[in-house]
Amino acid sequence: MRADDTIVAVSTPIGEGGIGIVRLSGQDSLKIADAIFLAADGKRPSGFKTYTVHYGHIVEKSKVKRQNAKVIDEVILTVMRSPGSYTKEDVVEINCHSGIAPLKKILDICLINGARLAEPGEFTKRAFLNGRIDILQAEAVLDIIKAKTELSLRSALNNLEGFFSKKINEIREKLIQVYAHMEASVDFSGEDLSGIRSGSMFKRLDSVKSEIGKLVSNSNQGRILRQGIKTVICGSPNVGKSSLMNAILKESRSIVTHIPGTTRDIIEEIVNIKGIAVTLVDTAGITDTNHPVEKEGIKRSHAYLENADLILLVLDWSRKLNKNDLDIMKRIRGHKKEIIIVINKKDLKKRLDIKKIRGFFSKSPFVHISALNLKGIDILENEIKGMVWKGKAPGNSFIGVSNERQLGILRRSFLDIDEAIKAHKSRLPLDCISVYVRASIENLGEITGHTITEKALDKIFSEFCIGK
Ligand SMILES: Nc1nc2c(ncn2[C@@H]2O[C@H](COP(=O)(O)OP(=O)(O)O)[C@@H](O)[C@H]2O)c(=O)[nH]1
Ligand SMILES: [Mg+2]
Repeated sequence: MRADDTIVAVSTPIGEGGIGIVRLSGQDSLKIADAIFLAADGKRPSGFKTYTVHYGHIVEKSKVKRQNAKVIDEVILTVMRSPGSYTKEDVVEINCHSGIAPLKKILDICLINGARLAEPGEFTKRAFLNGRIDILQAEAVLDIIKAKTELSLRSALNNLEGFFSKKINEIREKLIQVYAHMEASVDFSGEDLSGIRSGSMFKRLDSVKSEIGKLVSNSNQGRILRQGIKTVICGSPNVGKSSLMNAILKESRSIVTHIPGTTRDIIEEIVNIKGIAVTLVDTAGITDTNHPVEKEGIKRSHAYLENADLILLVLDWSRKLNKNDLDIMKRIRGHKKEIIIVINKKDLKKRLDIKKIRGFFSKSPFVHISALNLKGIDILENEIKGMVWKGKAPGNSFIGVSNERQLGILRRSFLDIDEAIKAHKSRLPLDCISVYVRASIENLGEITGHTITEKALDKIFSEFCIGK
């Protein structure tokens, strides 16, 4: 699968900016640089030492006299020679002025001179194919790019450092030893191992099973770190949903008004709540109405409720429950989600029947706030945090599953080992048991990329952006 062509891409976001980077990787990178770069000191890139930076110009035509060359842009060129580069190949990075025109022009010139446009994630894919990183680390690169909080960045960096890979490899190594033992016993003695040796072998399998089980049960933390959680704010019109959203955002993105039903659209924001990336959704209120725009909003707010991890039900302290509130309460209870009851407008006089609400949501926490005066918001945020981690908040050293692919493989490995142990208990012959151990080894190899299909690879890297 080793690539022998040279790829190129714009590695920075397209648009106007301070600096844009065009990146080349492959055996012809320096040759292409020679053709398009005129260094201020007149030297050629193919003679540059690795990890050196050079000032000069990208020019339209090569080998013409300096004064005749058509300058495309004034740039800084960096050379990183194989194997000491991101991809382990010869890499050239051109820092140019970031605008659509210079970036596109420089990209074109690289293409004309023999490079091929890189596919999404192809630089990282090459780093994997050339053995610099494994698949878990490649996925960690993506997690770093997408990290929205410091904690999620920390855990992705742990994976990039290879701590998770090390753990998986250790587990896999243990299984390989058990497997080798099993095979040897089958091959040489023609019969099963003596009770003692076979006992210790299955002890090992038990311990591996519990290690994998732990990774599976902590996978929710990894998922939350990576993807954050979806939180829907709902309640009758005028209870203060938008005010709450604003209080949390501490900025005025959603409209705050006292005319019921003005939040016609769904407003979505990602906020960092105590280290968790929370997608906050302010719904149009689940209320019966004939207004067509409002109706559409309501339909959509139900869809959001379906997908929510957490619901914040806002109620108004200063008025009695009405039919609308009751309808919403009944509906939400049916969604079987995590719910926090937010009693808003605590600065006003009480008219709300708390007892009745408790009857509906006996297991949910109640938080009293005044969105208008920013009172109780911190308590609410702590409540959200507690609910998300359920007392198992990951620390800075969190190592573990960060996506569904990894989780799926771990689950399968867990089941294989479980089958092996069961087969042992029902006294099946060793060669029947070892089949499961082998399957588990192969499965685990897929996590790090020891054994992985081209199709699986393509799927992983298709999530990346071009230029990474
Ligand atoms: N006194 C008081 N008024 C509030 C509070 N929160 C919101 N309001 C007011 O209630 C009205 C409706 O608020 P809004 O956030 O638009 O409610 P929504 O329809 O649920 O989004 C506005 O006039 C707000 O200023 C609060 O904590 N105390
Ligand atoms: Mg509103």
